[in-house]
Amino acid sequence: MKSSDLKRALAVSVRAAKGAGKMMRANWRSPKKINSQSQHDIKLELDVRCQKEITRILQSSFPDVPVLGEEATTGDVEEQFRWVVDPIDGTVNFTYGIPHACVSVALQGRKKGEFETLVGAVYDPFCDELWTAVRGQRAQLNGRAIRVSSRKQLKEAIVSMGFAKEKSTLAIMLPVMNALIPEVRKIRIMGSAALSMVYVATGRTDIYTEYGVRLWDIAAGGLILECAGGEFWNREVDNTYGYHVIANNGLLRARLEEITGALAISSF
Ligand code: LIP
Repeated sequence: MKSSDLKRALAVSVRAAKGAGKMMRANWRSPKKINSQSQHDIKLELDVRCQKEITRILQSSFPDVPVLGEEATTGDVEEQFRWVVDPIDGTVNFTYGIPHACVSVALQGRKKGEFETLVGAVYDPFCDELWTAVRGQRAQLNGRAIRVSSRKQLKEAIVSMGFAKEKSTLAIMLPVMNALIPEVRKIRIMGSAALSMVYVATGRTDIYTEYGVRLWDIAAGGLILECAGGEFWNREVDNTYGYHVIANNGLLRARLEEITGALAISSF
Protein backbone atom coordinates (compact mmCIF):
# COMPACT_ATOMS: atom_id res chain seq x y z
CA MET A 1 0.00 0.00 0.00
CA LYS A 2 1.40 3.40 -1.04
CA SER A 3 2.23 5.93 1.70
CA SER A 4 -0.58 8.15 0.43
CA ASP A 5 -3.01 5.25 0.95
CA LEU A 6 -1.67 4.67 4.47
CA LYS A 7 -2.18 8.36 5.22
CA ARG A 8 -5.76 8.09 3.94
CA ALA A 9 -6.25 4.90 5.98
CA LEU A 10 -5.08 6.66 9.14
CA ALA A 11 -7.41 9.59 8.50
CA VAL A 12 -10.45 7.36 8.05
CA SER A 13 -9.46 5.21 11.06
CA VAL A 14 -9.44 8.35 13.21
CA ARG A 15 -12.80 9.47 11.77
CA ALA A 16 -14.30 6.05 12.53
CA ALA A 17 -12.83 5.83 16.04
CA LYS A 18 -14.01 9.31 16.93
CA GLY A 19 -17.44 8.65 15.42
CA ALA A 20 -17.94 5.58 17.62
CA GLY A 21 -16.41 7.45 20.57
CA LYS A 22 -19.05 10.15 20.17
CA MET A 23 -21.75 7.46 20.31
CA MET A 24 -20.19 6.05 23.50
CA ARG A 25 -20.21 9.46 25.17
CA ALA A 26 -23.78 10.14 24.07
CA ASN A 27 -24.98 6.84 25.59
CA TRP A 28 -22.71 6.69 28.64
CA ARG A 29 -25.36 7.68 31.17
CA SER A 30 -28.30 6.07 29.34
CA PRO A 31 -29.75 2.66 30.26
CA LYS A 32 -27.80 -0.01 28.36
CA LYS A 33 -29.54 -2.68 26.26
CA ILE A 34 -27.69 -5.94 26.89
CA ASN A 35 -27.70 -8.36 23.94
CA SER A 36 -25.99 -11.18 25.85
CA GLN A 37 -23.95 -11.74 28.98
CA SER A 38 -21.97 -14.41 30.81
CA GLN A 39 -20.22 -14.47 34.18
CA HIS A 40 -17.22 -12.48 32.88
CA ASP A 41 -18.56 -10.72 29.77
CA ILE A 42 -21.30 -8.40 28.49
CA LYS A 43 -22.31 -7.61 24.91
CA LEU A 44 -24.36 -4.47 24.33
CA GLU A 45 -26.69 -3.47 21.51
CA LEU A 46 -24.52 -0.34 21.36
CA ASP A 47 -21.46 -2.47 20.53
CA VAL A 48 -23.30 -3.56 17.38
CA ARG A 49 -24.41 -0.02 16.49
CA CYS A 50 -20.89 1.33 16.97
CA GLN A 51 -19.45 -1.47 14.84
CA LYS A 52 -21.93 -0.64 12.05
CA GLU A 53 -21.00 3.06 12.17
CA ILE A 54 -17.28 2.27 12.11
CA THR A 55 -17.76 -0.09 9.16
CA ARG A 56 -19.83 2.53 7.30
CA ILE A 57 -17.12 5.17 7.73
CA LEU A 58 -14.22 2.84 6.86
CA GLN A 59 -15.89 1.50 3.75
CA SER A 60 -16.84 5.00 2.59
CA SER A 61 -13.10 5.42 1.85
CA PHE A 62 -12.06 1.79 1.33
CA PRO A 63 -15.17 0.04 -0.03
CA ASP A 64 -13.31 -3.16 -0.92
CA VAL A 65 -11.40 -3.74 2.34
CA PRO A 66 -13.16 -6.29 4.60
CA VAL A 67 -13.78 -5.66 8.31
CA LEU A 68 -13.00 -8.21 11.04
CA GLY A 69 -14.83 -6.92 14.13
CA GLU A 70 -15.72 -8.19 17.56
CA GLU A 71 -19.42 -7.81 16.70
CA ALA A 72 -19.44 -8.73 13.00
CA THR A 73 -17.32 -9.61 9.98
CA THR A 74 -17.89 -7.90 6.63
CA GLY A 75 -16.29 -9.47 3.56
CA ASP A 76 -13.49 -12.04 3.27
CA VAL A 77 -11.06 -11.22 6.10
CA GLU A 78 -8.38 -13.51 4.65
CA GLU A 79 -7.75 -11.20 1.67
CA GLN A 80 -4.61 -9.01 1.28
CA PHE A 81 -5.90 -6.21 3.53
CA ARG A 82 -8.43 -6.05 6.37
CA TRP A 83 -9.69 -3.72 9.07
CA VAL A 84 -9.64 -5.12 12.61
CA VAL A 85 -12.11 -3.34 14.89
CA ASP A 86 -13.26 -3.37 18.50
CA PRO A 87 -16.15 -0.90 18.64
CA ILE A 88 -16.17 -0.68 22.44
CA ASP A 89 -13.13 -2.17 24.18
CA GLY A 90 -13.95 -2.30 27.87
CA THR A 91 -17.64 -3.06 27.43
CA VAL A 92 -18.16 -4.24 31.02
CA ASN A 93 -16.60 -1.01 32.33
CA PHE A 94 -18.80 1.02 29.98
CA THR A 95 -21.94 -0.91 31.01
CA TYR A 96 -21.27 -0.21 34.70
CA GLY A 97 -20.54 3.48 34.06
CA ILE A 98 -16.78 3.21 34.59
CA PRO A 99 -15.19 5.76 32.19
CA HIS A 100 -12.36 3.47 31.09
CA ALA A 101 -13.17 2.13 27.61
CA CYS A 102 -12.18 2.97 24.05
CA VAL A 103 -12.55 2.31 20.33
CA SER A 104 -9.80 0.36 18.54
CA VAL A 105 -9.34 0.43 14.76
CA ALA A 106 -6.45 -1.21 12.87
CA LEU A 107 -5.59 -1.83 9.23
CA GLN A 108 -3.67 -5.04 8.56
CA GLY A 109 -1.94 -6.21 5.38
CA ARG A 110 -0.30 -9.47 4.40
CA LYS A 111 3.52 -9.55 4.30
CA LYS A 112 4.98 -12.88 3.15
CA GLY A 113 1.58 -14.39 3.80
CA GLU A 114 1.30 -13.22 7.41
CA PHE A 115 -0.83 -10.27 8.52
CA GLU A 116 0.95 -7.28 10.04
CA THR A 117 -0.67 -4.14 11.33
CA LEU A 118 0.02 -1.10 9.15
CA VAL A 119 -2.17 1.60 10.74
CA GLY A 120 -3.69 1.86 14.23
CA ALA A 121 -5.97 4.24 16.10
CA VAL A 122 -7.20 3.93 19.70
CA TYR A 123 -9.61 6.57 21.00
CA ASP A 124 -10.67 7.08 24.64
CA PRO A 125 -13.73 9.35 24.44
CA PHE A 126 -13.77 9.97 28.21
CA CYS A 127 -10.29 11.51 28.37
CA ASP A 128 -10.46 12.66 24.73
CA GLU A 129 -7.17 10.85 24.09
CA LEU A 130 -6.37 9.62 20.59
CA TRP A 131 -3.40 7.34 19.99
CA THR A 132 -2.27 6.81 16.39
CA ALA A 133 0.50 5.01 14.52
CA VAL A 134 1.56 4.13 10.98
CA ARG A 135 4.13 1.34 10.67
CA GLY A 136 7.63 2.80 10.41
CA GLN A 137 6.64 6.14 11.96
CA ARG A 138 6.56 7.44 15.53
CA ALA A 139 3.41 6.76 17.58
CA GLN A 140 1.49 9.80 18.75
CA LEU A 141 -0.95 10.77 21.48
CA ASN A 142 -3.15 13.71 20.43
CA GLY A 143 -0.58 14.57 17.77
CA ARG A 144 2.50 14.50 20.03
CA ALA A 145 5.17 11.76 19.82
CA ILE A 146 5.13 9.22 22.67
CA ARG A 147 7.65 6.78 24.07
CA VAL A 148 7.60 3.82 26.43
CA SER A 149 9.09 4.09 29.93
CA SER A 150 12.76 3.43 30.61
CA ARG A 151 12.17 1.48 33.83
CA LYS A 152 14.48 -1.56 33.92
CA GLN A 153 13.64 -2.89 37.39
CA LEU A 154 10.57 -5.07 37.83
CA LYS A 155 10.24 -3.71 41.37
CA GLU A 156 9.57 -0.25 39.81
CA ALA A 157 7.13 -1.58 37.22
CA ILE A 158 3.37 -1.17 37.07
CA VAL A 159 2.03 -4.32 35.43
CA SER A 160 -1.48 -4.29 33.97
CA MET A 161 -3.24 -7.58 33.33
CA GLY A 162 -6.42 -9.01 31.89
CA PHE A 163 -8.19 -12.28 32.63
CA ALA A 164 -10.25 -12.44 29.40
CA LYS A 165 -13.69 -14.02 29.66
CA GLU A 166 -13.39 -17.71 30.51
CA LYS A 167 -12.76 -19.67 33.72
CA SER A 168 -9.85 -21.33 31.85
CA THR A 169 -8.07 -18.03 31.17
CA LEU A 170 -8.72 -16.92 34.75
CA ALA A 171 -7.06 -20.13 35.96
CA ILE A 172 -4.03 -19.45 33.76
CA MET A 173 -3.57 -15.82 34.75
CA LEU A 174 -4.23 -16.00 38.51
CA PRO A 175 -0.91 -17.80 39.25
CA VAL A 176 0.84 -15.15 37.09
CA MET A 177 -0.70 -12.39 39.19
CA ASN A 178 0.16 -14.13 42.47
CA ALA A 179 3.78 -14.62 41.34
CA LEU A 180 4.15 -11.02 40.18
CA ILE A 181 2.47 -9.12 43.04
CA PRO A 182 5.45 -9.33 45.45
CA GLU A 183 7.94 -8.51 42.68
CA VAL A 184 6.45 -5.36 41.09
CA ARG A 185 5.41 -1.86 42.17
CA LYS A 186 1.71 -2.43 41.47
CA ILE A 187 -0.65 -4.68 39.54
CA ARG A 188 -3.53 -3.02 37.70
CA ILE A 189 -6.50 -4.84 36.16
CA MET A 190 -8.34 -2.11 34.23
CA GLY A 191 -10.63 -3.99 31.82
CA SER A 192 -9.55 -2.61 28.44
CA ALA A 193 -6.76 -4.38 26.59
CA ALA A 194 -6.42 -1.63 23.98
CA LEU A 195 -6.00 1.07 26.64
CA SER A 196 -3.61 -1.20 28.55
CA MET A 197 -1.49 -1.51 25.40
CA VAL A 198 -1.37 2.23 24.69
CA TYR A 199 -0.71 3.02 28.37
CA VAL A 200 2.50 0.97 28.04
CA ALA A 201 3.25 2.84 24.79
CA THR A 202 2.83 6.14 26.67
CA GLY A 203 4.99 5.13 29.64
CA ARG A 204 2.08 5.20 32.11
CA THR A 205 2.59 1.49 32.80
CA ASP A 206 5.46 -0.81 31.92
CA ILE A 207 3.98 -4.22 31.10
CA TYR A 208 0.58 -5.53 30.05
CA THR A 209 -0.08 -9.27 29.86
CA GLU A 210 -3.17 -11.31 29.14
CA TYR A 211 -3.97 -14.80 27.93
CA GLY A 212 -7.01 -15.29 25.70
CA VAL A 213 -7.32 -11.65 24.59
CA ARG A 214 -8.74 -11.22 21.06
CA LEU A 215 -7.05 -9.77 17.98
CA TRP A 216 -9.44 -6.79 17.81
CA ASP A 217 -8.49 -5.85 21.40
CA ILE A 218 -4.75 -5.66 20.63
CA ALA A 219 -4.09 -5.08 16.91
CA ALA A 220 -4.04 -1.27 16.94
CA GLY A 221 -2.44 -1.05 20.39
CA GLY A 222 0.29 -3.48 19.36
CA LEU A 223 1.40 -1.26 16.47
CA ILE A 224 1.20 1.88 18.60
CA LEU A 225 3.37 0.17 21.23
CA GLU A 226 5.99 -0.90 18.66
CA CYS A 227 6.02 2.60 17.14
CA ALA A 228 6.67 3.98 20.65
CA GLY A 229 9.76 1.79 21.12
CA GLY A 230 8.06 -1.06 23.02
CA GLU A 231 7.93 -4.82 22.47
CA PHE A 232 4.66 -6.50 21.45
CA TRP A 233 5.32 -10.19 22.18
CA ASN A 234 2.31 -12.26 21.16
CA ARG A 235 1.32 -15.72 20.02
CA GLU A 236 -1.97 -17.10 18.75
CA VAL A 237 -3.42 -19.64 21.19
CA ASP A 238 -6.62 -20.81 19.45
CA ASN A 239 -8.47 -20.62 16.12
CA THR A 240 -10.81 -17.84 17.20
CA TYR A 241 -8.30 -14.97 17.13
CA GLY A 242 -7.23 -15.62 20.75
CA TYR A 243 -3.74 -14.46 21.79
CA HIS A 244 -1.29 -14.64 24.66
CA VAL A 245 0.29 -11.19 24.93
CA ILE A 246 3.20 -9.69 26.84
CA ALA A 247 3.40 -6.01 25.93
CA ASN A 248 6.30 -4.18 27.57
CA ASN A 249 8.71 -1.26 27.31
CA GLY A 250 11.29 -3.55 25.66
CA LEU A 251 13.33 -3.89 28.86
CA LEU A 252 11.30 -6.13 31.15
CA ARG A 253 10.01 -9.29 29.41
CA ALA A 254 13.04 -11.46 30.27
CA ARG A 255 12.73 -10.59 33.98
CA LEU A 256 8.98 -11.18 33.85
CA GLU A 257 9.48 -14.59 32.27
CA GLU A 258 12.06 -15.55 34.91
CA ILE A 259 9.17 -15.34 37.36
CA THR A 260 6.29 -16.64 35.25
CA GLY A 261 8.52 -19.22 33.56
CA ALA A 262 8.67 -21.01 36.92
CA LEU A 263 4.94 -21.52 36.46
CA ALA A 264 5.63 -23.14 33.08
CA ILE A 265 3.31 -20.35 31.96
CA SER A 266 5.05 -19.99 28.61
CA SER A 267 4.11 -23.55 27.74
CA PHE A 268 0.33 -23.10 27.85
C1 LIP B 1 -12.16 -6.81 26.91
C2 LIP B 1 -10.65 -6.75 26.86
C3 LIP B 1 -10.05 -7.07 28.22
C4 LIP B 1 -10.44 -8.44 28.60
C5 LIP B 1 -11.94 -8.52 28.69
C6 LIP B 1 -12.62 -8.15 27.38
P1 LIP B 1 -14.20 -6.16 25.35
O1 LIP B 1 -12.65 -6.56 25.62
O2 LIP B 1 -10.25 -5.47 26.48
O3 LIP B 1 -8.66 -6.99 28.20
O4 LIP B 1 -9.84 -8.79 29.82
O5 LIP B 1 -12.31 -9.83 29.02
O6 LIP B 1 -12.29 -9.10 26.42
O7 LIP B 1 -14.96 -7.45 25.42
O8 LIP B 1 -14.64 -5.22 26.39
O9 LIP B 1 -14.20 -5.57 23.97
